[in-house]
Amino acid sequence: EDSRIALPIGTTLDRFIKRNQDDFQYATGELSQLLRDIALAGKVVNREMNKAGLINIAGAIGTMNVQGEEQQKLDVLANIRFIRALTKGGEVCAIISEEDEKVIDVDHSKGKYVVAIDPLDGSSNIDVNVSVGTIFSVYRRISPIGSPIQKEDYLQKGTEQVAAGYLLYGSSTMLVYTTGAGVNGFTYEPSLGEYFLSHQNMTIPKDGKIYSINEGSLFSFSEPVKRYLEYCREETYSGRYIGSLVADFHRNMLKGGIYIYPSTAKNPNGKLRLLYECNALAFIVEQAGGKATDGINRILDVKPTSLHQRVPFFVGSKNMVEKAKVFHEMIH
Ligand code: AHM
Ligand code: MG
Repeated sequence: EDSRIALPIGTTLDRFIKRNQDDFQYATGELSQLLRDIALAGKVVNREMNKAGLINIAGAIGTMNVQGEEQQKLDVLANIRFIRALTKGGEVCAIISEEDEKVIDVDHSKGKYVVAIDPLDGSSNIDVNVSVGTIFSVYRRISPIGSPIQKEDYLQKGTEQVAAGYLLYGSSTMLVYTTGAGVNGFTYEPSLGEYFLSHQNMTIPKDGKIYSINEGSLFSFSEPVKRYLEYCREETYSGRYIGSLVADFHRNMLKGGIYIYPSTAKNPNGKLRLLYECNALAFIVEQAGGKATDGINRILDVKPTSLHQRVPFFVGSKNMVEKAKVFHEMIH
């Protein structure tokens, strides 16, 4: 019996996770709990986010914390929230975070999972009231439980992900995730404190008319990228670039499009990080019928060599990412 069909309207995230437990490769309930932990931390971050604009006048409206401490920056705060949720939850043995240089070894953890997370991506957008996001990947630990964390645990290829997702703090807050059995999106209802299934079995259009790239660096792009962008303009595609990866990615998922962060003079391997930015979105986009490459090679096949390594990123509608690849193969 396929429990994924005929879900009643008003399916909460919790109910959905429970019903789809069989999707999870190791249906022991731990991965389900891990996703719930992330969803809960997302609620907390969402709450802080909604108050962000008030921080400078927090004293005036009496929300300054009791010690009168200065409010922490939101990206630091988000990092604390997610790491706390993940370490307290007990399912995780190691965390890789954009905010921490080294891998966090959750000491004495019997956790079976490794999480890579960008707690608050695009955080420079907060000051101007633009959407930001959280991106996460989940891997199974390889070393035996009880032993110290090994490189092989946290430097796994994207193909080894057992789950991945993102939270988008936009005009509504959403959680979108996959466990390798399709992609589903949930919208947060703040007055009820619940996420509801709003985007069942998400698929990305095979083709699109949106290209998203920071063209300010055009002069330092490679020839194939320049030529592909010329092609986009010839086709009169729309240029749309928020500068907030999750928001740009999410729009393209729904409408069809390609997001590109290529090599530039400043960032020879692109700007985005393989482990906690690109792999998660690559897994999601493939599950939705799209593609993700470094221009030529599949992102999920890239063997990581270091925690914060960067990779050029081409992600979105299948035909568009394939077209960009054609330009790379034509011109060397
Ligand atoms: P961050 O992890 O420091 O927030 O940077 C990642 C962000 C992405 O959200 C966004 O797509 C990209 O950086 C924008 O970079 P640029 O300003 O170079 O176009
Ligand atoms: Mg980031």
